Amino acid sequence: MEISKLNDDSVNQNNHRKEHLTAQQYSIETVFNRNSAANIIINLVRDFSNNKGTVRNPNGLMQDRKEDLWKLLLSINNEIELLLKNEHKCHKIYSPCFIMGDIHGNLEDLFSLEKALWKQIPCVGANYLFLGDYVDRGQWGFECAMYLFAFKILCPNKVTLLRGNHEVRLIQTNYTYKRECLQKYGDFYGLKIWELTNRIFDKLPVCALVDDCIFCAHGGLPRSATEIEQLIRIKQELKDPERESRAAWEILWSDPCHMQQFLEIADLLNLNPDNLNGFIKNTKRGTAFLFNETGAMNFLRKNGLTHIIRAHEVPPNGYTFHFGNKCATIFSCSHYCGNDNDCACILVDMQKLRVIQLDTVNNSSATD
Ligand SMILES: [Mn+2]
Repeated sequence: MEISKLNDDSVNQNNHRKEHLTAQQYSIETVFNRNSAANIIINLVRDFSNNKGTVRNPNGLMQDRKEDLWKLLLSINNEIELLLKNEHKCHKIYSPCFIMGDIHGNLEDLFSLEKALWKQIPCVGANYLFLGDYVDRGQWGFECAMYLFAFKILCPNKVTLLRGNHEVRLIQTNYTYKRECLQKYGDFYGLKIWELTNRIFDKLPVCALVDDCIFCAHGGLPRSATEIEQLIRIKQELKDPERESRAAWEILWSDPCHMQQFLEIADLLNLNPDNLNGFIKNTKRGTAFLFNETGAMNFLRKNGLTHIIRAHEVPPNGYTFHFGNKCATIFSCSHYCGNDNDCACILVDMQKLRVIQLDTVNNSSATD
C-alpha cells in the first residue's frame, strides 16, 4: 500500500485533469491504477475486517496511521465530489440492479453482500443501489462508508449511493457515528474525519428511478413534491436538509402505513382522512409523514411509475411488501440492535423484483 505516494498536490493535479474525462474514461483511469486511493481503501477495509475488534471494543481503520488515513480520505473526497456533481438528487439508473437497504455499520454483512453479489471490483453486469443509513448504530460505520465511497469511485456508473436519515450531522450526534469517529481517531482527526464524510453525504442523491418506473429512496414519498421533475431540481448540496429542502427531508424519513393505522391517527389528530391526500404526520418518527396506499398510488400514477422500493424499517425477514406489492421495504443489516432479523436485498431484472436473503447466520451483531 503506497500511501506515501499520495500528497495533496498530486491529488489536486489529478482532479484538474479528471474534470475533463467522461465517467467511463474516469473509471478506467481509477480502476487500473492499483495505487489509487479507492483501490487502497478497498484492500485496507478487507484486511481490517479480520481485525475489527468487538462491539464493546471496536478498532478503527488505520487507527495508528491517522495522518495517512486523512490523506486517503481527502483523495476519496476529491474523486467522489467530481462524480456526485453529475448526479441529480433523483438519479436515473437501469436494471439489472441489486438494491440494498440499511447497513448501519455492519461490516460483516457488507462483506456477505460483497461475497454474494459483486465479489470483485470492478464488477461487471449489474448495477448496485444502496438506499442509505450506512452509519450509526453499528460500530463500523466509518469503515462501511469508506468501502462504499471507494466502491462508487471504482465503478462510478454501476454504483449509486443514496442518502439516508442517518447521513445527517444532528442525527449522528444523537446516535453513534460522531462518537465513533472521536473514539477511533481522537478529537482532532476524529472531528475532521466526521465532518469530511458528512460533506460527502451532503452531496448524495436522495432518490433514484430504476428503468424510469421504480421509485427508490431511503424512507419513502415526499408530501411536499408530487412530481419527479421537482425532485430532480433539488439543489445538489444539502448541509441541513431539514431546512433546505422539505421534499428531500421527507424522502429521507417517511414510512408507508396501512389504511387502518392511517384512519386511527387521523381520528387521534381530529382530521378528516379524506382531505389528506394520503399523507399524515409521522407520529412514530416525530418528523415527516406516513403515506398510505392512496398517497402511493397518486404518486405512481402521476409520474408513470409502477413500484416503490425503500428501506428505513426492520422487517424480521429483511423484506416486506405493502399496498398489494406496489411498495417494498428492504433491510440489509442482520442482527440489528440485538434482534435476529435477516439481511436481504432486491434484484430488479427482466421487469421482475426478486428478493434475495443473505446467509448471515454466523455474522455477529454490529450493535449492543
Ligand atoms: Mn433510516
